[in-house]
Amino acid sequence: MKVTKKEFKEKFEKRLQDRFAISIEDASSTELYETLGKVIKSYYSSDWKHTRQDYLNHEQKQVYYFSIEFLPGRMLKSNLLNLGMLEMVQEALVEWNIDLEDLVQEEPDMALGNGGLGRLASCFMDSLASIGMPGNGNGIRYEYGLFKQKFVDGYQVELPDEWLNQRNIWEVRRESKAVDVHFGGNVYLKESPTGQLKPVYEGGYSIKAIPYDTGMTGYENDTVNTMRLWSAEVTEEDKINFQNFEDRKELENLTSVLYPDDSNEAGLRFRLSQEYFFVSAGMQSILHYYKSLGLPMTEMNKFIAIHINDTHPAMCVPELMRLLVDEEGMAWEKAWDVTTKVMSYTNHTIMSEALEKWKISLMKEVCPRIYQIIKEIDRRFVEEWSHVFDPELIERTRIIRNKQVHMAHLAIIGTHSINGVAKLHSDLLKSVVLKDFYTIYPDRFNNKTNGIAQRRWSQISNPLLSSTLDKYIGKSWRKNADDLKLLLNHADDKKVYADLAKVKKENKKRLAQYIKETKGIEVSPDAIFDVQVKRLHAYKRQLMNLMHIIKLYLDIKENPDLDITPRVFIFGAKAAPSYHFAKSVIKLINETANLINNDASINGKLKVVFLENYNVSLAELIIPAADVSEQISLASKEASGTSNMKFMLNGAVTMATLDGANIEIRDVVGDDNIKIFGLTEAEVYRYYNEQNYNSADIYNNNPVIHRVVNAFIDGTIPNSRMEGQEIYDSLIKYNDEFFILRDFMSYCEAQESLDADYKDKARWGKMSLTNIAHAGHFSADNTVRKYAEDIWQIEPVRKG
Ligand code: GL9
Repeated sequence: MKVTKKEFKEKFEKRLQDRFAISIEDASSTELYETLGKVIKSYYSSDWKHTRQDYLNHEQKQVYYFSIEFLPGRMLKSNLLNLGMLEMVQEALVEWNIDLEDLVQEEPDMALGNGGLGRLASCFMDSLASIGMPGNGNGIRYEYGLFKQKFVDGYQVELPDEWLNQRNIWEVRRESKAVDVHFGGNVYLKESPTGQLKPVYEGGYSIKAIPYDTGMTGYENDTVNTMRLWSAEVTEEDKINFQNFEDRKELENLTSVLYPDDSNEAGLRFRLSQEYFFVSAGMQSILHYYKSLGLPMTEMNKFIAIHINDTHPAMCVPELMRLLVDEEGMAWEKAWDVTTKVMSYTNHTIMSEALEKWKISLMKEVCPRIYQIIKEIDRRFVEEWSHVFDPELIERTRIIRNKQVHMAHLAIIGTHSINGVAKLHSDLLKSVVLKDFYTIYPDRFNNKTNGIAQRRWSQISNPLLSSTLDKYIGKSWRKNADDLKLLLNHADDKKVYADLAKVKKENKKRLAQYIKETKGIEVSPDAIFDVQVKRLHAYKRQLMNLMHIIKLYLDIKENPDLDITPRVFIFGAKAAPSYHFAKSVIKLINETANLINNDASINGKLKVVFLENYNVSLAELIIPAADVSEQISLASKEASGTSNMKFMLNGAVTMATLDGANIEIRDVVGDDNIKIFGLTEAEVYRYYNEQNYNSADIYNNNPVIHRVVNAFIDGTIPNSRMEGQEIYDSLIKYNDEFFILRDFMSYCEAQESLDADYKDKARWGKMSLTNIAHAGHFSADNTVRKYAEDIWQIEPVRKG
């Protein structure tokens, strides 16, 4: 889009005047932000229309990415960047004495997700548009995003995120595309005059689903795709139909809150209703669209691909069956053939508590017809395979087992593709977690290693690095991240190391400023910035990081002259409100931070900072300032991780276990440019098989570990007696589920070796440079291209 500064300024002033009847000098940041948003939208609205028309005119196969979470963060700068207007607008605003950054702060961080899974969905939206692929998002427009985190006396407190209080300038409400979603009641089958069995519904309620569309702009390619989020509304006339007040309230509030748990809160009727709501609304609107093309129903798979992001949207399978069989009158076998060809599924975790199961009784109550269809799918599955495979294997893989509906089984049986999110994870799916299914459907399994929207995680969050890269390797990397490899031509150039170090230091100063303002803690940008930001989870082992900090603290107390590079340990993490252990770890980190930051005797060699309310916007500030990226989950537990890729792109060195995508990072950067430690996944499984792990033995025999673990119960860390005891028990009494004590010494050694590398400027410079140079490997553009080729069979129409 070619817009001159002059045109922009005129348009801006006119909009401001039309909307608020004021001039620039009198406008508040909020008014300026809203005006800027409107102007930007006006620049892409015709592309948005044309993109849709192009897809239609070409009868282009499109993918619909169903995800119960999207985590786009702020969109102002990313839209400006994608439209090629970022610099021009920055300059224009400066001429009016306005700092774009002040307007950026006005935008609420759109946090309709918990963590990696939701952020991945948004990275994919960005990449789909940027490579010109026909891809749509389908999700829920929660009125309250993920809770805002505050610390009170070191404890996490959750406050509501009322992000819609300010108007959301990007969305468009499309009343005319509303659909009804039916819940509850009874359903029975009755023969119609033509001899077909048709469902008859008795009772129950309908909820209006209103779509809100947001344009997903592509990078400098005139493509604007759509993310469609559904909102539940109950009309006045519907209200009369509700039998009781409770039901009404519940359904009215269906899309009010996002569940703040990153695994699964078992058995909640409300959550199941949310899942059916966005699945049914999305599927109905896709079917409307498809019917408008006037093509045969049996060829739907040639024009539509539907992706099930984790099991939450797994009801897409029975819902499409319902629409095809009940509404369109298609024969079951034909409908099943189309459905499985249309659908594909990504698994995001091997943690069993995150694999969704619903009580049969609950599902019957919420969506009785869907339950009937699932039962029939299950019956046919058994009929088809029990003569081919061991009946016990078939029993284990049934969708309906032990009075529960297994959503992962439904997603596997009802789709043509099942992928994991990193090589190790996909292998574990085949060999352990979904082994039985791999026996039945070997061809369905594949890997798609995650990727990141590289433009947000470099150009938007790290403009200094971006212009430094331009200077050495030109600008092509901005579009094609693989070109970051050109940096390898400078792999031994000390001048480049120095420039990269300068950029890092500036970013560290920027973060230090924020730390000072928000926490009142003074940190030096000359220290190593060692960062762990992600959800708080036992398997991610923030506790091991804390133990390393405690070890260093005790070492320095004992030997004040200890030669270590000063370090600032930075944490960012939300804990699920009901996750007791995770909240105790937060409290302990905060109390340790208090202890260390206020102990003058350690001479500022250590600082500990726990930033509140980690979210996408904060990530954009923290990641560019990191020297060290902590990716220390127990091997086999982190399906992929994606922050590991963002840190690497920003020149941090990874402290890593051989888990998830860390392994692939090691493969591309080489052993010299990453710090690997700890058990391998095979060793972890050996412990499981032999059941011979004994943490108390380690504790009793290793004096270093003994001393650190005791710090939790001997009063070393103040104000945390209960939490300290809980942590101590988890490590010793309950045998340390995530093998922290087993990996601890190896972790400390890797940290020492990292300290030595950091002292050697040339060595560190090369490590950092090498990481940046290989980060293009993990661009979501590449990941999405692979999905498009192998799974969705879609192609770009628009210039990518
Ligand atoms: C997750 C995995 O735990 C991550 O390892 C993975 O990178 C992402 C994206 O594939 O998916 N699965 C999952 O349930 N979450 C993940 O981050 N949790 C949240 O999103 C909170």
